[in-house]
Amino acid sequence: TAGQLDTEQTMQQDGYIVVGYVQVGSESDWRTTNTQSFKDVFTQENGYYLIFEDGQQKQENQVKAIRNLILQEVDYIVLDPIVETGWESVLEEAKEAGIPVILSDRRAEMEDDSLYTCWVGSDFAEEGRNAGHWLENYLEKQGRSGETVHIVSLQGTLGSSAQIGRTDGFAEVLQQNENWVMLERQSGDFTQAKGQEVMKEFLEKYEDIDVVISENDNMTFGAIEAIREAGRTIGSDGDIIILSFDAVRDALKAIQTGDIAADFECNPLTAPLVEETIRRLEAGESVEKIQYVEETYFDCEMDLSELLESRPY
Ligand code: GYE
Repeated sequence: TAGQLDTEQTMQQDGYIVVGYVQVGSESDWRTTNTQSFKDVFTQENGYYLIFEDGQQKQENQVKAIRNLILQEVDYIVLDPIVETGWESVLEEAKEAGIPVILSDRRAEMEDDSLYTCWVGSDFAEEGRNAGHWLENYLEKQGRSGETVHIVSLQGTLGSSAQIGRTDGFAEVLQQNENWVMLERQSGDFTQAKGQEVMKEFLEKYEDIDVVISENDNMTFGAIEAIREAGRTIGSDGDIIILSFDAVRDALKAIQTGDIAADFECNPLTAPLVEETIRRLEAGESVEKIQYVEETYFDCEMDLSELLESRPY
């Protein structure tokens, strides 16, 4: 709106750096923390004026938001692309307007990578591989290495790089284990409600599920509900082993109670790195095209009480 435009231009004249953040939506705890991270870092105190755009899970909303930010002549656009493809034309428009685009969290695939300045986020394929290797070790310790293992997978939003990376990374390890059988993969769209729905369906279809690999914690929370409702048990002495991704607070608690066997961390605090990148660009420095955030994993053999006290999410 014209009012918005005026405020934004005044802020710019007052020396603030105007940053538009085009978020995916609010589907998960990870996402909520990620949004808060941007609001905490891109403050007026820090010299920024943040325009927050919520894509509400739709690429078309994100595209519209980018066009809006171009019209407003913001200084930077930060985009978390919901899916990997389909960004060329709108990023061309940003390039023509001379607005640098920084990708955060999920990636975008395009032939001409000069359409974005850099990307900051997680190595999703590595997370998937780590989950696979963790399962190998775990089964070995239980003396179950040669046994047939039936797996189901709750996938994230199809076509998002978090889904693609985690699915492919785990699949690499799956292929190396002839006795592992992937019964079915289905998307639960990274939400608790869909995770529960899909897990319910899996439990009705398959009697012998040994492992659930769920591509984020919120789907995992839904899956745990579904498993309980079906009267099945979870954990090392129960029958279903659950692997999850993100490692948000409630998931760490679920590791402590034995519901989640292992959780592969995905760091939602990307805003500080994005901010540092913008500061360097402002100073005329060059930045790395691809920047990974650090992450680890947590499992049922670790004492997580201290971590739970200090972890902000
Ligand atoms: O794992 C999930 C969220 O893109 C890494 O999106 C992010 C994923 C995260 O909804 O919880």
